[in-house]
Amino acid sequence: METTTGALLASGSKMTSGEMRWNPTLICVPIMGDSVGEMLVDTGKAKASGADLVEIRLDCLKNFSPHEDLKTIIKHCPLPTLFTYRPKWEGGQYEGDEKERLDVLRLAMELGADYIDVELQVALEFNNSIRGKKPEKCRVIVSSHNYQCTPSAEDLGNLVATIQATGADIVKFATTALDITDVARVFQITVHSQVPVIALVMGERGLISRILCAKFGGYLTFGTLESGIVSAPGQPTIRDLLDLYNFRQLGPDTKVFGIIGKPVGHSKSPILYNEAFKSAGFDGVYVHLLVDDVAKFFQTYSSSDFAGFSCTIPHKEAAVKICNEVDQVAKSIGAVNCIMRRSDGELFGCNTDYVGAISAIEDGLRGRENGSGIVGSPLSGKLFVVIGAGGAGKALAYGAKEKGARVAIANRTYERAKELADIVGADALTLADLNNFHPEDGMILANTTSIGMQPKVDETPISKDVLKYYSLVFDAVYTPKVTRLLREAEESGASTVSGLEMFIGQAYEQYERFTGLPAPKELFRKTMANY
Ligand code: NAP
Ligand code: DHK
Repeated sequence: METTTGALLASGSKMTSGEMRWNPTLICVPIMGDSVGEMLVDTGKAKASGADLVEIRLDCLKNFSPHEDLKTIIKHCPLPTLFTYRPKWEGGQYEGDEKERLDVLRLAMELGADYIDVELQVALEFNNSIRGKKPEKCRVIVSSHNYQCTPSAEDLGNLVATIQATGADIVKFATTALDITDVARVFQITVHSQVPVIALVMGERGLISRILCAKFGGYLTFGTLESGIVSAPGQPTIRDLLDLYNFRQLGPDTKVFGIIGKPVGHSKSPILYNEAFKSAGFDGVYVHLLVDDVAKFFQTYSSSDFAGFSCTIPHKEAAVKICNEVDQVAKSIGAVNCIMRRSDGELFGCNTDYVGAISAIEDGLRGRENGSGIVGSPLSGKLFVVIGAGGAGKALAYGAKEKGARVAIANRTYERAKELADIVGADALTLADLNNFHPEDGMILANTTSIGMQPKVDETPISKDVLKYYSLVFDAVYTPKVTRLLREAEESGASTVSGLEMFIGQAYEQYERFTGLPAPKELFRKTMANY
């Protein structure tokens, strides 16, 4: 019979938020200070941050006095301790005598360590040496690290069996993701493991292994105190695990959503949707998905666990071909930015950029023209210049045309501008033409290239001198919120509409498709107000 928890957590149904935990996966903060004092300060920060335990990386200590330092750390550490003394031959910093290294780990165990991490290569020898002497509370993690790749499922299964055969209490392996699809094999191992397993995939393409281990039954994950200060590539901060991904509320029925793109780390979508999921008590998590090959991604993550996706550069056009069905507007635009997996497993694609952007621009124009009793769209009859001919460019060109504007499209690759112009019935320009293109005043400009997007914030797609011919300038780029283009447009007297308005607007329909719940528009605005 389903437990109360199970009933509450039936996928997509309400669940209580707050401090309740919906998974047993522990969060471990790696402690890498070069002195015991610094380490103890960081263990205090880890405790305050909500960590379940800390990993003391003894190989980071300078001037390490084992007996004295281990006693001090164990005595004063406010959290359960995992001691690791990683040798250089396994990716750590220790270069000394092996027997001395293992003696230190045995001493840590005798002095009260909760966990010891020892490498597979020496695990049998180590476990034989402590047989009958290991304190009840201490558990031995036997670990293996692959900094080159992620082996096949069969090889990973054999690795787990090999580690288990050494007498490990907990099996740990960390591999390297060359592609996000590598992580799927690791999830399979985790879900089917009969023993406690820590299975993590290093690198940006392995990020979901560190978050979704809570869904698939991993024993622990690592969360750092500061972004980028990591003990292995790709570790998120404990703050992000707890506050961005709602880690404690993830469970086996949690539906997975995410932003597919390359790059994708800049996307604010995880902030927006995870905050809204938490507020609504919706059992879902939204993650960054750094995807190289969209077809391969969907062939690999084909289960209903992976329920819905936003899609950004450079995959919007490819996404049209991946979907089993595409709605008419997205088909006309030739770009999909929202993909839903239906109950029959089929993928449905649509385009929400179109409505998000056009309605934001119309609102901006009405504001400028003080409504002035306009009947229909304020875009009607205006000359609407689109820079870019990618997914967003197609949405804007299509949308402006739909609203009765005259459209001109400028693009770095002129052929793409011409192709899109022919489809929607517009003029095509090269980027260079833009700086001499001002057939009339009161034009509308929409940048849909990634020019000016972080980190290249000093770039702009058009000369400031020409902006005086535009009454309104829109920039799809929303990181930063005010791009150089928007700043110079305002200085030139134009009204401006930021990509953040589009971002919030395009998210409404996506959220409703993801959850079946009305979009929390005020919450979306409040959430993004801080970014
Ligand atoms: P996309 O399909 O890859 O299209 C990228 C467009 O930018 C293409 O026209 C490309 O020109 C042009 N481009 C890229 N780099 C350029 C450069 N260095 N110089 C000149 N042109 C360049 O991407 P997308 O999905 O349309 O997204 C484009 C931008 O809009 C991204 O920054 C994205 O974050 C933003 N966006 C924001 C929202 C929002 O909600 N605010 C929604 C959608 C998109 P070529 O054809 O010559 O390659
Ligand atoms: C940006 C876009 O291109 C939208 O079309 C996606 C994504 C969201 C982002 O999260 O940055 O829907």
